[in-house]
Amino acid sequence: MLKLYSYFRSSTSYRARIALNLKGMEYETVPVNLLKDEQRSEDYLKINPMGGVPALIDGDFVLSQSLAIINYIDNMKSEPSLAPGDYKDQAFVRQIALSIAEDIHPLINLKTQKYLSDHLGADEAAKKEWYIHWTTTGMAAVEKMIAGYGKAGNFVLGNKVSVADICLIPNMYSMRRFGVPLDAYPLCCAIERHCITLPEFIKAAPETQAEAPEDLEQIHGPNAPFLKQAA
Ligand SMILES: N[C@@H](CCC(=O)N[C@@H](CS)C(=O)NCC(=O)O)C(=O)O
Repeated sequence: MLKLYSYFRSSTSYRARIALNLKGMEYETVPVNLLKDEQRSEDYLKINPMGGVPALIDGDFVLSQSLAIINYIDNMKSEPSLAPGDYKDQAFVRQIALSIAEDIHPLINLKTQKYLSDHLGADEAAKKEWYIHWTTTGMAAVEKMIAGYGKAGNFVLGNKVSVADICLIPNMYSMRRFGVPLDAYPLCCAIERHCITLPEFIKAAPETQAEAPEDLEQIHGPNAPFLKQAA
């Protein structure tokens, strides 16, 4: 069986879990506690020398980088394609995924935030400002791209789920967690509202992971309280 090294609240792990669920694959989750620095333990660095989650183990094949994992899973089983549509649609959903995974996420990653405080003297307020700046400017661009492509519906690509949604939903979770207002991103919010009602996304949500604390704030969990507030 596939084995996924994952942290319940990590957005990159959340991506891999959604992809595995969409493909209906069975997998065992191995928790890696980022707050205890387990991602930098000697044993884990043998699995992923970059010291990040997720990592996927398929027999003797070891793979890290969430987008490579999603691509691997996509190639293991054809339906549903995680980059559907014609060649322009396929390029477009990858553009959205990469904007989130390569342009936004590295700037707000735990190790980046830790470096800001441990080596550059940033306090909590400065780190929050940093987080808000990079997420809001990045998401403004993502919203504009999605609007510009003109196919948004239940998903970034109309009625077809894709790698774009797989990256978008965990990013929205992270922004809600940090209390960033999301009114400026109406298309992204509509896609989020739909996605988090789907079993594949619910099963991947941080709150539904076995190792999540019971008192974890509910954002994308089974009852999705923010949906009720917005209703
Ligand atoms: N580009 C990598 C990033 C992996 C990564 O750094 N994940 C975060 C969790 S969201 C992590 O493990 N951070 C640990 C740290 O920063 O120390 C991917 O997409 O998989």
